[in-house]
Formats: sequence, C-alpha cells, structure tokens
Amino acid sequence: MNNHSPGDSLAEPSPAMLDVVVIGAGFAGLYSIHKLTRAGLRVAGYEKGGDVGGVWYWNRYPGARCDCESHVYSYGFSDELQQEWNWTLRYSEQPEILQYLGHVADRFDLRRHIRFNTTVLAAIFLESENCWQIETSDGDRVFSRFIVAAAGGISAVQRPTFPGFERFAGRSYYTAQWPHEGADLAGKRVGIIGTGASGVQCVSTLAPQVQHLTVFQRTANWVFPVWNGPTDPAVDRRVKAEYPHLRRASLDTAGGFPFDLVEGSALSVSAEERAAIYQRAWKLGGVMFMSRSFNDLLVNREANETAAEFVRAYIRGTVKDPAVAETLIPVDHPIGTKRPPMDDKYYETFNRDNVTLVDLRKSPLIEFVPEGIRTSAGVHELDVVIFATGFDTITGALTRIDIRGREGRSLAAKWSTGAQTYLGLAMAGFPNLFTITGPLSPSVLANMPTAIEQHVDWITDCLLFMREHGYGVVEPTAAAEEEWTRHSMEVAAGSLFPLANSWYLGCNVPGKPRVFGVYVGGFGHYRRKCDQVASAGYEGFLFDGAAHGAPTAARAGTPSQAHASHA
Ligand code: NA7
Repeated sequence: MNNHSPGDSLAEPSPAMLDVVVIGAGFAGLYSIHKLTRAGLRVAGYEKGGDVGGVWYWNRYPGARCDCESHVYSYGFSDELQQEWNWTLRYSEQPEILQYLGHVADRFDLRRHIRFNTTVLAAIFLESENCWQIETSDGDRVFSRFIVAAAGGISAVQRPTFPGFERFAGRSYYTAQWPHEGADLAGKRVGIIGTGASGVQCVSTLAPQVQHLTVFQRTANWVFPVWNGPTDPAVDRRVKAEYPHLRRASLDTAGGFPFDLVEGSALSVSAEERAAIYQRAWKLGGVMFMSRSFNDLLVNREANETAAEFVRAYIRGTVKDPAVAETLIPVDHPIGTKRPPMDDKYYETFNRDNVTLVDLRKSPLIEFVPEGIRTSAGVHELDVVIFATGFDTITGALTRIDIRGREGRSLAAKWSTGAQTYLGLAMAGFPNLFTITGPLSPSVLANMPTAIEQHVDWITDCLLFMREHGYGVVEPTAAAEEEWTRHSMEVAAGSLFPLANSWYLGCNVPGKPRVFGVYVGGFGHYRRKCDQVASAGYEGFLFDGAAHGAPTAARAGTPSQAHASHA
C-alpha cells in the first residue's frame, strides 16, 4: 500500500492554485491524471482507497471478475502498454485488473500525484476567485481552477438496514468492501443477500468452499455465461496486431466495443433460424448474446420475449429441481433491461446439495436473529452473512460529496429530482467541474475504458482550448443542459429500459427519483455529438460568461489533438 502525497504544496494548507483536482484513482482518475499532467497542467488526485484501482481496489469478493473481455476492458491510449501487458484470462478477475492498474500507475509514474486514504468531503465554487475550494478528510483545504470528478458510477456502497441486524451473532461482509486479508468461510454456514452481478459471482465461487450457502433472492436476474478460460495465444496475437484498428472501431459502436449490434430483427426470421442464431450468440458469451443476435431486443417487447424464452429454456435445462428453476427465472423485467450478471456456473450451482435458494418474494425477510435470518417461513441458521446489495449508482458518488456551485447551490439538491447534465460532462451552475462517465453519458452501458478515454480526451482538449484563448471559466448553458437531459429521457423512453425497476433508474435506492440516469442512444452517436460540440467552438458552453466567439456568430473551434489521434 502506498500513501504518497501529491506534492509539497498540498502537504500543508496553501493558497497555491492547482489547475485540476481529480477525484478518484480508478480507471478514470488514473487516465485523467496521466493526460492532464502530460498536457502541462498542475494536477492533484485524491483517492479514498489506500492505492489505485477504484472499484477494483474495493470489490475483492470471491469471484469478482469483469463482464467485458480483457483486451476490451483495458486502456488504448498507449500502444506500448497494450502490447506489453498480457492478460491471462479471457475475462479478467479482480486481482489481475488491480495488478494492471498498479502497473499503469507505475509505468506512467502517476502515484506521485495522488494522495491516498483521503476522501474529498466538500467542494465549493468561489465565484469571486473563479476557482474551487476543496476540503478533504485529512483536513486539507486546497484551491483548484477545475475539478475532474472521476469518482465512479458504481462506487457508492448501498447499505440497506435490516431489523434486528445488531443482534446477529455471526460475522458480516459487504462484497463492495471485502477485507483485504480475505474472509475465512471454509466450513461455515454462509448466507448471501443480493443476486445482482456481485452476488451471482460470489455464489458460484463460494458454494464449493463453504459448508452451506443460503442465497436470499428478492428479484431473479437473467444471468449470461461468458465461457471464461485462459487467453488463447492466437487470439492474443491477433488482437495485439489489430489493436489500433479495434480501438478506433470501438469509438463508433453502440457499446464502445470493437463490434457493433448485428443487423436484423428477431421477428424477421423463422423460429428455427432464430434458435440457431441465439445458440451461436450464447456460445460467444456475455453481452454478445444480445448484441450479436438481433438489433431490436431492447426496443421491441415481442423480440425481447424470444430472447427471454431462449434463456428460460437454458435455465430449465440446467437446474434439476423444477421449482428452483422457476424461482430463478425472472418474471418482472424484459431481458437486458437490468444489467445482466455474467457467470458460467451460477445456474448449475443450485444443483449442489449444500446450496439453498430462498425466495424473499414468497417468504419475506422478517429480521435478523442471533443465530441467523428469520423469514416468514422460519429461521435460517448462519455463521456469516454477505451483503451483495448494490450501490447508489450513477449519481451517488457525487451527491455524497458536498459540492456547491454558484450561489452555494448544492449538486445533490440540483439532482434531487433526477440528474441533469450537458453530455454527462458538465452541469449548469457548476462551472469548471467535469464528470467522467457522468449521469446522462453512455457510462455503464458502454465499455468503461473506451468511454473514460473519450471523456478525458474531450475534457483535456477543452482545457487546452481555454488556455489557448485565455479563458478562466467554462460552464454549460441551462438551455443546453435542458435539451440534452430532455433528449436523453426521450431516447430512454423509446427503449424497453424503463420497464425494469433497475438501478439505471435509481429504483434500488429508497427515496431516489425514478429517472433514467444513462444515455441509451449509443456510444458512437454520443461520441460524434461531443466532437461536433467541440468543433463548433464548444457549442452550449459559456466561457467567462459568454459563448466562445460572442457576440459574433463565428465559432473558432480548434481541432482536437487528442481526438485526432483517435479519429
Ligand atoms: P445490484 O445489481 O444492484 O444487485 C443488488 C442486489 O441486492 C439485488 O439482487 C437486490 O435485489 C438485492 N438487494 C438490495 N437490497 C436488498 C434488500 N434490502 N433485501 C433483499 N435484497 C436486496 O448490485 P451488484 O453489486 O450486484 O451489481 C452492481 C453492478 O456492479 C453490476 O451491474 C455490474 O455492472 C457491476 P432487488 O433486485 O433490488 O430486488
């Protein structure tokens, strides 16, 4: 573990002005620090964890693994990096991703800019100075012209309360805050609450290790296999040879992957042909089951139902006890409208003698008791309970910081009726604050490293543009923000996503408004829109209180260095 100071000027309260404070040192924060420091800016990073890694630093639970293929879920900004790094698995597990991020931090000498074990508690925009005052958990107060919030969309841990929990005599763990020294679960009776992506991976990994595993399911999810295994050396050689092309291609696709949705409706082919196509796509694994089969599964209910039926048959064919199989089949949301967990052994795990599935819809959880969990059907005796209960996603990491923009208005208050942003990058009333993969950007619906690099490159270009023109303040107009928010809602409403009570809609957090938080119009479309905005002189943004080039209509957009290398 490291505890490096970002620089002497930060070690003590100092009026010295930073150019950028970066919040977070995961995938987004690390690349932000790399890019911004290379652009000659004075940057300090703050990270709550003891080292780099972000979600991969915290989520060390058994079975934690990425849902995207390793060569895709990695940085593309350095060809040397992508050529020299060798992934051992097709879908990487948490320790290897953390090792990779540590390697990136070392290779590009990023740790010296980061203060670890330090939480940003508050950020206040000082209108008279046109800068941010940032307060941290170690008592620092620093001043920075800009903030880049790289705090993550799935990082603010959700801790539901359960009656009687304080009486439970056993141990408990959160998947998202798993102890670094691990947890000794061998020979224990373990209960797990939550069957999202984290719970599902944990279940299939833990089942062979514990005496008994009781899975408390409130809502069944559609789980896709990824067919994980060692990296195929031939594939690795091909990918490395084609990396520049693959990265470029990813910038134009709906998901930020090097492949796009296939053409064709699920309803345009015969039942036999459809079954064969699903079978092929299922064998490809993971997200490819939907993206490589048909193009209307997330917009047409009837088409979606054909995919659901394929997976129902798979579940029924895999799980031996028909009653357990039926309990595992989702009934409340179209397939793909909640983030599908990915796991190769989840369904067959329920064929084990030491695994019990508890349907909390049929027998609700009443309370914790000293010896375990009491549902309406009786007590389940447990030595350990694992909470895989999710996150306050998309907005939570930022609304938990006391961020105040113009006139002291808080970001949490602004978003209390739903997130409003311009391009998921910036907010009216919050000058010089940028978000990486923020609300109403493609964020969690795109391959994160692709989306992160695109955001960071765009923001860096914007800051260089400001430097070139001598601007000190940038802020989106209320009208641009309103229009982007309206457009995002409209696109979401045209999809099947609103039919699920998902965390995309904030439904998992009590009191959070039911508003879609992600741009579903596709990453490629979004990326082109961002580029258009930039080349039109940052249309929709005000610099130092006026549109760039105002009062004349001429826009003097500068071509982007960073984008030029990706274009
Ligand atoms: P998720 O996907 O939000 O899953 C959380 C799970 O916890 C889900 O099954 C919830 O059931 C369950 N949950 C939450 N609160 C409760 C209570 N009070 N009682 C019973 N069950 C509860 O989080 P994950 O960490 O698995 O995954 C998040 C993302 O991280 C994932 O999609 C990947 O992108 C990586 P519910 O569905 O609300 O009924």
